[in-house]
Parts: sequence; structure tokens; C-alpha cells
Amino acid sequence: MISSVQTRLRRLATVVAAGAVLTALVTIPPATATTPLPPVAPTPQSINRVSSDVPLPDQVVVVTDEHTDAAASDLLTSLLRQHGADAVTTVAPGEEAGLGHRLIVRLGDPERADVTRVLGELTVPDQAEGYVLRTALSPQAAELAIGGRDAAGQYYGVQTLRQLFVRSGQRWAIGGAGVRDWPNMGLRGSIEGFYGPPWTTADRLRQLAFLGEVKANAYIYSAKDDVYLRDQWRDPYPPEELATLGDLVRTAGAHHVEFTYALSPGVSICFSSPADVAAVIAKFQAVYDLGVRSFSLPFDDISYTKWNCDGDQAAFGDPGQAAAGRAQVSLLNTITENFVKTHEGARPLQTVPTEYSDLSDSPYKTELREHLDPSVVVQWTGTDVVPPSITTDEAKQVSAVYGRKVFLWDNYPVNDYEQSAGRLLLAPYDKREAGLSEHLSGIVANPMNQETASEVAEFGAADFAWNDAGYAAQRSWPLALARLAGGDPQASAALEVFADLEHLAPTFGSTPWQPQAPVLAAKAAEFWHEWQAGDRFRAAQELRAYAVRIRDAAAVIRDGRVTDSFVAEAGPWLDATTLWGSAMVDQLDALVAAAHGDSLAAQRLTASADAFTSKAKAVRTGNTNRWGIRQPLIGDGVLDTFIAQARAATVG
Ligand code: 14T
Repeated sequence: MISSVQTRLRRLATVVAAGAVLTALVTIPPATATTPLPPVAPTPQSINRVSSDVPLPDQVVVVTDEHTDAAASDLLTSLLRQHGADAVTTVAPGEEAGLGHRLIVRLGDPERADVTRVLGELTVPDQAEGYVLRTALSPQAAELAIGGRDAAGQYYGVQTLRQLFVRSGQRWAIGGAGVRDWPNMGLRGSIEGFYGPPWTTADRLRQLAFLGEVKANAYIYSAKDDVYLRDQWRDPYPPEELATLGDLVRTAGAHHVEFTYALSPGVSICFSSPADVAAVIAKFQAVYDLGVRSFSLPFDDISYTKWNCDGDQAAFGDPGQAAAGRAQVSLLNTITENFVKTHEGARPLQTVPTEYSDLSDSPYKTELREHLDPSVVVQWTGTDVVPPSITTDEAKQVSAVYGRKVFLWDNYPVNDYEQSAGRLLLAPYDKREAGLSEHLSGIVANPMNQETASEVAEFGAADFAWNDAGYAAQRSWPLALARLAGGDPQASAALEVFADLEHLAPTFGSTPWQPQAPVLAAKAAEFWHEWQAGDRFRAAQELRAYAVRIRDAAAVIRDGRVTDSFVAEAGPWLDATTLWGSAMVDQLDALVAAAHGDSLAAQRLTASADAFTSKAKAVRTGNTNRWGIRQPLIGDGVLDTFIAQARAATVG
């Protein structure tokens, strides 16, 4: 009885499945029905194939109206041109009829009739910054519609389109996709919040464009060593500096990035002084006039148990945690009332509390919880300044302590502290628990002094903040590297080998939260196992191939289409990688020679490996970080250990 029901169910399932396949075959040509869409990052909430790929012809009509976002339509036009559309004509709805073009792209408000029609059953998401994108292909027309919940949504729809271009013979096509997408966190991006040489203007301009690409909307300007932000916070900007800031603010806007100006007066402010409050307002007003609409007053890394003036003793009592909380709350609430609320378009004020890296309640946090204006956004770094992981439980607890969702200041991939000396931090963004979007208002990553190298981890952070449930470090990381490699597959592969050697992510303690060179470590372990128990020469051949990839990675990266600024920043690390890789190749060859009984060759090759090792150790970084000029560390603890072990086994 039961088995006959099962049989019938199974038959039914087969019939249904066959029907589905048949329908698919009828509506979509087989080749494209099975061709996967190209990867899109941040991972969309939903993406499906809805048509075969749409060939991109020479002539394209773009339909926009006054509600179409200018940044979105500019980006759309330039993408179409880059992919071979020589003539892009932009017209208003209704004017496209009879133009006889082979592709019509409709961009704007999803409620616009022509956009709605092409979107079909794909409704626009309710969430801010959400969008819908859909291709539609019929014998009469090839169409693509992108509708955004708001201007940012339109822009993000086009950023998704950017990743949907696929090769089609000599020309390009657009992957036949239906996408409904929105961010899980409202604030996503980076905080230039490290010690040491601040980013250059060129770095910042590059960063702002990058943030737009990964659908991130926040850049917080908080460089610790910018004197106008911290040590001399009261001083007005000289005109040239102000002009440069204006350029950054405009560029941020053009990429839908909110430029947050973070002034850190805590080192010397007299909270009870009307003149100091006025100095904060004057500084904010100067950048408001440039177009800044988002402000922060961080109080991190200051002493909060002594006053900077006698007036504060009278106003807030004896110095101490609770009194510091009262003083900071008074400034934050005053600026909220007298600046943020009186300035058109100003976003909620942000702060970094002096206690920013733990979960426990305290007299200081009680003051903030009970008296800080509820609109003020509070940042938190996770437990420990550089945390080994961040869990939903922790975020939930800290929200209770601060009486609001917190905004994660994520101290990865920052490399300004001693444990990170000599390192680039190129491991994936990892160990942040899915579900954090329920408890955090957003994430900003604190990057390295090296802007482009930071984009690897930041790419992951933006991906996670957009869609924490859909995030997979092992999916995101290769996409981040491929992006830096300009899509060049050989360079992408070389970057993966290089990044494995810069994988160690330190904490402030002695235990890293991500291990060094996991791929090389596994290969070396496998090699020794085989060398002792299996086929020695096959084992050596396999590991040698990987050693050659290490040795040649820098050349492949330098000769390939890798972003110039990455190559420049990573220069000393790339040089050292070539030398360490050469040492590894020679030492492996020495080991094999010794195993063949050719002790002369073994000696000669060992001497050569030794020479490469010495040279590798003599390479120095530039003076680019707080920790100064150091030896660039390459797979340390793994690569050097392997060479030493192979040497010992060679020499006997
Ligand atoms: F405000 C913060 F959220 C924060 O992280 N502040 C600094 C930050 O500027 C720096 O880049 C980061 C990594 O070194 O750590 C914080 O700075 C510290 C914190 C410490 F506890 C530096 C030394 C410390 F001992």
C-alpha cells in the first residue's frame, strides 16, 4: 500500500519534472537555459534566469525621465558604450516608438508604466535602496528594465547590470536575469580610522568609486593622523584643504556614498565651554557648506578620567566614567539639537564611545543609554578592539547596553598595530555571523594604510552587510581578487597564491584570528606525508609546481591587468614573494637531488636557496605604516618553516 503510493508519487514527480524541463526548453533555447548567470556581488537577495542572454547591438535606446537618477543613467550609458554600443540615444518614455533600435533599456521609477510592463511579475522591494532588474526578449523586442525604490536603488540596479555582461562571440550580451534585491543593513562601507599615514586624495577618490561599485553607501573620514580632525580640531581648514574636501564630497555623492565627517575633539575639549561647542559647530558648518550631510564626534582612544579644564569639574563633577559619560552626552545632545536638527538634510549624528570594545555595562554606558538622544548612532568594534569573531549574541547584548542598534566599526583589515607590522591583510572577510543584520545598523571596515589592498576585505564586508544570510567568504573572496585582476584569469590565480601568503589576520594578542597561508600549509603537510610514506618524486613534483606559482606570482601580477595602485602598494611584498618562492623551488630541488644521491647538486641548490632566503629577509617595506620600515612578511611560519625543514632533510 505504502509502496504503491510512493511509486505513484515518484511517477508524478517524474512527469512534473519532465514538464518543467519541456517548458524550459520551449521558452528558452537549450544553450542559455543551462548557462549559469555570471556571479554578482554583493550576493543579490534573489536572482534567476528569466530569458536567454540579450545581445548588445551597436545602437541602444535608453529611456529615462526626470525621476531617473543622474549617476545611474551616466553609469548605464558608459557601460553600454564600453561593451560595444557605439550609439546610445537617451529619450523620454513614449519617444522610443519607431526608433527601430534592437535594444531598449528602461531606467527609473518602477511605477513608470514602461518600466512596470517589462518588470512583469517582479515587484519592486519596499526596502530603501532596493531595485528590480529584468531582461525581456521576444521576436519583436529586446528590452531591459531597471527600477529602483529610490535613486540609490536605481544606481545599484545598474551596478548589478555591470556584472551581467557576458561575451557572445565577438560582441557582448547581457545575461538574461530577473533580480529583486535590497540591502539588509542600512549603513555599509569603510571608515578611514587608522593611525599612520592617512590616505592620499587619489586613494580616497579611488575608494569612493570602489564603494559605489560594491553598493556601499558610507565613507567615514576619521584619519587619526589628520591634524585638523584630532590634534588641532579647533583650527579651520586652509582654503586648499577645504577645496580638496569639497572634491571628495562631490565624488562621494556621484557614487551614492554618504561622506561622514568625523571630528575628534576629545583630546583637548572643554565640554562646558561655549567657545569649544561653537568651535565644533564652526568646523561642521565649514564642511556642511561643501555638501557634507553626515557628522560624527568620536571619543575613542582618549583619556576619559581627567578633565581638560576646570569648568568641566564644576559642570560634571569629579572626573570618572559616569562624569565622562555626562560630558560627552551633553556635547552630543547639544550638537544634535543646535546643528543636526537645524540643518536641512543632516543625517543622525554618529559617535564612537570611549568604551567601544566590550559588552559589559558600566557607569559610563549607563549615562549614554539613559541620556543620549535616541537618534545618535553609536559605534562598537566587537569584543576586543580586533575581535576573533562577531556573533549575533554579542551584538544583541551590546544593543541592550547602549539602548539602540549599534553600528559596527570593524577593525579588519586595518594594519596599524604592532602585531600587523610587515603585513598586508588579504584574507577574506570572515567570522561574522549571519543574522547580524537584525542587531546592527551597519558595518564600516577600518582599512589598511594601503587603500587598494584593503579593497579585498572591504569587498567582503560590503557583501556581508548587503546580504549577511547569503554571504559566503569562499565565494566572495575570489570575486574580490578577480576584480583587482581586471578579470584576467591568470592574474586572478596569481593573486590567490599571493593572498594566501598574506592570510594571517592578527589580534592584539598572540593568537591570530585567521591562520597564515592555509593553502600552502595544507600542501606542505600533504607533501611531507607523501614524502615519508608514498611516492617521493611525485610528491616533490606536485609541490614544486606550487612553489613555481609562488615564485612567478609577482611577475604574473605585474604583467597582467592588475590595478596599478595595488601593484604599487604591494611592491615590497611582491619582491619578497619572488625571492621566497625561488628559495622554495631550489630547496625542493636540493631535497630531490639528495634523495637521488647527487650530493653535489644538493649542496649547490641548498646554497642557492640560502642566498634567496637571505635576500628575501633583506627586503624592506616603505615607510607607509605606523610601524615604519620593516621586513615584509610572506607566509611566515609556513613558507620559511617548510624551507628550513626541507633544508634539514637535504643536509641530513
Ligand atoms: F575607535 C575605535 F573604534 C578604534 O578602533 N580605535 C582605534 C583605531 O583607530 C585603530 O585603527 C584600531 C586598530 O589599531 O584600534 C583602535 O586603536 C587602539 C586601541 C587600543 F586599545 C590602539 C591601541 C590600543 F591599545
